[in-house]
Amino acid sequence: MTKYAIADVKARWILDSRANPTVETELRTEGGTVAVAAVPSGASKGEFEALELRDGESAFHGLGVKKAVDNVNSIIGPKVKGMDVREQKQIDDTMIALDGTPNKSKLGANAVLSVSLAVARAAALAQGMQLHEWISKLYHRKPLLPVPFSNVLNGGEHAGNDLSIQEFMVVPVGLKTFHEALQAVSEIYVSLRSYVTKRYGAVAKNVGDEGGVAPPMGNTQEALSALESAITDAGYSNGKEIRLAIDAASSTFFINGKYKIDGRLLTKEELMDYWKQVIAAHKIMSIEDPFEQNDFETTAKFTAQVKPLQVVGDDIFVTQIARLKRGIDVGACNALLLKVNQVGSLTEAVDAGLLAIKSGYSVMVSHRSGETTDDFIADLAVGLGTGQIKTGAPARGERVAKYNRLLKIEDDTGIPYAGPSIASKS
Ligand code: 2PG
Ligand code: MG
Repeated sequence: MTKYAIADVKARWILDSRANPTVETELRTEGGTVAVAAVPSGASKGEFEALELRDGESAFHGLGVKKAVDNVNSIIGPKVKGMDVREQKQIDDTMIALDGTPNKSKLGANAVLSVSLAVARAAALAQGMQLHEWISKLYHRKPLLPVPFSNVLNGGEHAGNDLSIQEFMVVPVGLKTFHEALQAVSEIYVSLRSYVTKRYGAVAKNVGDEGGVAPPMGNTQEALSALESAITDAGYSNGKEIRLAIDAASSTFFINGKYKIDGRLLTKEELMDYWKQVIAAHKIMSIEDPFEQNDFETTAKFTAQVKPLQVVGDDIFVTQIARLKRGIDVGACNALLLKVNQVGSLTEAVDAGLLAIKSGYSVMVSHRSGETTDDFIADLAVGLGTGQIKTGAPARGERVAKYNRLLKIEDDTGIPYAGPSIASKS
């Protein structure tokens, strides 16, 4: 037994940012290191995501995680006991084999992931390293402070307004450091809040699931104009230091073969033209899930036509190698959204990220709309050097936890900010 051997694994339920229970795991090594990790949860989930195990009983409206917690405590824990926390892949492979299903439906992706993330954190702590340092070392990557894609205005399934598009983001690509970039995001967010409050009244102070304002609006142009005004009001300019990005999450408004947006029903061809207009009119640099999750063909056609625009695949790829390979083969998207819980283990999520990078795709590490204050993804984005992170508005504790962790990493290490490299690509 070395000090790196797993001595004890204990899971419990905690709450996420939508008042639903989620799994937190505490892992102790023989050397006395204690590491804790918690699992996030999505609202606009991809059809092919790994299974988040829920109890389906009356408690928590069916969303209890008692079974997932038990699976960690009585099945996974005993199995991984004694294993070396530095052997991330070996431990993840053991849990994948123990589950034995293609989508982790037996043990639950939430159960498996909580252990997987706690293992990585324990390995870093036990070796006296920061988590991002350990991730860089483990995956042979050069660290970078990521550009935040900050979702300052919420729509779709994350808000109670009539916007079809789920996320309207500001992207501080033209700033020199992460500190300056986050300052710009904060200033724009506060300007946006006063802009919408003036226009829509105090109701516009309400925020959506990811902390962005959620004014009662129903039109895409209206939302993008609000962002542009806020950028100017805060003393920046769209197309210079700041760029705009959207996550359409278009599967959520794909109804009977058509896309319901701005009060109209569009065919995929009409939606393609619509995107092109919006992108040109508002200098958008990145669009996520522009077409529904199974339409690889239209997504590929679009990606080729809008070059060098960044086209990010979230629901279409669900951080899974097989779907990503299919996308790469046909040229659907040119960037991967990396969400650890879509596949359910750190090893598999990073494998998808590394395949994307090898294939010339960009990678954006992402939170979920249901989050905890766990800041794992901040270190993941830095350690993998992906250059991009999506972690909501600069408001509400579960979003701010990641931003504040990134501030600390920049402060402590002087790792370079990815802004300039992203700006030159777009
Ligand atoms: C998305 C995410 C995160 P959810 O669609 O990209 O912003 O939302 O977690 O609800 O899937
Ligand atoms: Mg998305």
